This record gives sequence, C-alpha cells and structure tokens, in this order.
Amino acid sequence: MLTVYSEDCRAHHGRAELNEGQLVPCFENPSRTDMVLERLRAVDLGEIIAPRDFGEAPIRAVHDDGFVDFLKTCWADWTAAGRDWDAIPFTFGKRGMRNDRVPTDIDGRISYYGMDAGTPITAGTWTAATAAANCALTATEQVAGGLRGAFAACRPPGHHAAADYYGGYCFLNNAAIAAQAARANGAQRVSLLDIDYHHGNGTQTIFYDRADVQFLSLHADPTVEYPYFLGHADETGTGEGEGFNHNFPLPWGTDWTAYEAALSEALRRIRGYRPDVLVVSLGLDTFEQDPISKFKLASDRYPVVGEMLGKLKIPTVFVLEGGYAVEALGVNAVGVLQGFEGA
Ligand code: OKP
Ligand code: ZN
Repeated sequence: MLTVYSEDCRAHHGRAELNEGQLVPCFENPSRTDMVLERLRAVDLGEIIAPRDFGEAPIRAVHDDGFVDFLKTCWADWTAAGRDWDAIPFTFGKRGMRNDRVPTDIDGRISYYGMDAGTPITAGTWTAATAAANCALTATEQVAGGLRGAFAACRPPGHHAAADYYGGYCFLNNAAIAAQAARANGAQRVSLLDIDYHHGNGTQTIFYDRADVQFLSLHADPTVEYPYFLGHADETGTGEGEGFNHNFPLPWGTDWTAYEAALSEALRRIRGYRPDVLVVSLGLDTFEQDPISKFKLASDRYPVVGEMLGKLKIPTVFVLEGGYAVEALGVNAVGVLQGFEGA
C-alpha cells in the first residue's frame, strides 16, 4: 500500500498537556509517526511518498476562514505577548454566555477557538497541521486516480477538530478534508468510518446536515469518556443529513467480541449506502495497552479489522488518528493495512 508522509508532521511538538489535573508530557508527539514509519519500512509495505501542497482551498472548504486565520497567526500573536512557551486556552464560553463573539485579545481568541486545555499550540503547529492535511489530500488523490487503498501516516490527528474549533490534539480535520476532496474529485457518496477510541465529534459536526458524506463512529461512550459532549447513539443527523450519522458508543472494557459486533453493523450500513470512496479515521487507541484508553483489543485483532474493511471492496483512504502506546503503534497501524491488502 502507498503511504504518504511528511517530515513536517514532526514540527508540532507540545511540551505538556493538562491531564487529570497535572501537566504531563504530551501523549501525542512526533515519536508516534516515527514508529509507524519504522514499521512500514520493516515490513516493506510499499512506497512512501511526500505529499503534494494543495494550498489552503481544500482546508477552507471544510474549516471557517476566521478559524483558519487564527490557527495560522496564533503563534505569532502569542509570542508577541512576550511568551515563548506553548499556547493553551484558559477559559471556555459556557451556556448563556456570549460565546458566539470572537474576542480580540489572544487569550480570548484562543479560548474562543479551543475546546480543551490538552492541546497546546506551538511554533510548528500550523506547519505540521497543514502537512498532515496535505498527506490526507495526497492519499485521496491517489485513490481517486485508481489505487485501491492509500495511507496518510500523518499527525497531528484531526477528528476532534470541527469547522471552527480545535482540541483533542487535533487542529485541522484531515479525514474530513479528505472526504470533502473526494467529493470534489467526483465521488458522489463518501463514507467516513471513525474507529479511533474517542468519538470524532469534529467530523460528525462538519457533516451532520449532509447526505453526501455518511459518518459512522465506534468509540467509548461519551457519558464516561472524552469528548463527553457528543457521540451518543441518538445523534442521527439533521435536515438532509438525517439518517446519515451513526454512533456506536461502547462501554469501558469493550473486548473484541462486542467490538466486532458493532464494527460488523457499521460495515453493513456502509454497504447499504454504496459509497464510491471510504475514508477511515484510523485510531489505534482501542489497543488494550493504550495509556489513556479503556478498550481491550489485542494486537492480533488489527489485521482482522483491516480484512473486514478490505472485504467491502471500496477504494479506501486511511488517515491516522490516535494511538498512544507508541511501542506498539507501528505494529497495530500497519497490521490494519496488511489485513486490508490481504482481503
Ligand atoms: C485524541 B484522539 C485522558 C485525557 C484525554 C484528550 C484525549 C484526546 C484524544 N485523561 N485527553 O481521539 O486520539
Ligand atoms: Zn483517540
């Protein structure tokens, strides 16, 4: 399988995130894609190419202009305030507040556009986030050109980022940008399957009122897990999009038996939709040893996941999302791709 990767994805490296009330080293860091690349090379999965630069248009086709402008200039505005450390929001607009008004001050703007305190913005964030989007776009272009599958080995991840907010280690929604580009490239219907442990709130929100992109997500129940405020089973879409959003919230401790049942049902709904392209938000934090997650999948299940996806026989773009058991991340991610190729 063709992989798309850019060294620029290493440019985002936060020092620390707020986790359980403490500042701890960022779980989402450049060693993640290093491990994936190492494994891709070890098993010789296929060619690894650099992305093409698509410019800002396909990013702005998904994200609001004000938000993109903010991400682009945040670091300059932050350092202009005399700070040379990571930028983290401090307060969040809550119910009944004027949370639709963009403050002018940098601390106000970062609070307006940020979703949590676990996602530092650094000097290289814009560089890495745009490189990741370009990886997803290049993989999409290759699949539109006839490849059966392609893999964007990118970071930072994207699925928590919505049209106008960032968070959950995500800045630009790489998978959503890929799905939108697939539509622009001629796909009539796109299915976007999110198998990251966390609900893809950003992706859901972006496509919630649309019938041309079907969104399906298997994830830990938001009643007990991040992102807490979206991802329940009764979120089925709105307007034209009614019936095209499918959430499969699963309890902490979910093992392969329960996971496979939910995945099979999601795949059944994808078949029924008859998409021209499948985009997979490929998170590997369902792994039993993931340091921030509570599902129980063993490494030998990932090739089976890939095989199930491959049996759909739909041109597929894989976009890397989470997965924080860094030592096993390469084996698990590449396991999915090998299973897909063998199907
Ligand atoms: C990003 B992706 C755990 C803190 C969780 C946010 C998790 C973001 C996950 N105590 N912080 O979906 O893998
Ligand atoms: Zn995740």
